[in-house]
Amino acid sequence: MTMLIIHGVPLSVHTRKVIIAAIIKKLEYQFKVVIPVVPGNPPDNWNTLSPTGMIPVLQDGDYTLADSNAICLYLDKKHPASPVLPADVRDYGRALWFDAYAGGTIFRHVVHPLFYQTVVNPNINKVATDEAVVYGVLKNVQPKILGYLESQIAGKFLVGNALTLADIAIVSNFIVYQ
Ligand SMILES: N[C@@H](CCC(=O)N[C@@H](CS)C(=O)NCC(=O)O)C(=O)O
Repeated sequence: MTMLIIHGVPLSVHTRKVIIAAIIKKLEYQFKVVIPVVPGNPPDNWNTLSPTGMIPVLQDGDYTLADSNAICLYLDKKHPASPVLPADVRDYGRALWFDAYAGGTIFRHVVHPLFYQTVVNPNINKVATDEAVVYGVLKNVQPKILGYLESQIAGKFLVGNALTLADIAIVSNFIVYQ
């Protein structure tokens, strides 16, 4: 089996999804640290590897794929053992929905602004945290988003009775959120 190369940084919620999927599937991978927000960090061929400039990117031999969702679906199809997507078609749709909700709503509207304000701005951009933005996210944005999630979980897992991409994507966000 070709050794997978995952470009990214474990702190990134989207990179973490791919790492967890690889671990669940017992796939061997090598990690290459790319931190897009740090000027000069990405390798010279980064634009070729990542059309958006974002992490993660997977290299599987001569095959390159960007986007955590595309990568997880690719790995699940290529290595069907220990699936991260359910077989049942309705559960499958729901798992994809929570993955989209994790990236498009939780990350974009809660985790990213908080992380940007409290970690990237003071440490990398050397700009003070805008407390009004942080307060606005916590007070006005987060309650509806977390409230929806709370209404959706009935047991141990978000979809069906096994760990899926839905849980992986949501928890990956909560680790950074915490
Ligand atoms: N839809 C993409 C989103 C990836 C994404 O937002 N990555 C962030 C880190 S978690 C990133 O690269 N940010 C740096 C930038 O925007 O330049 C995916 O699922 O892989």
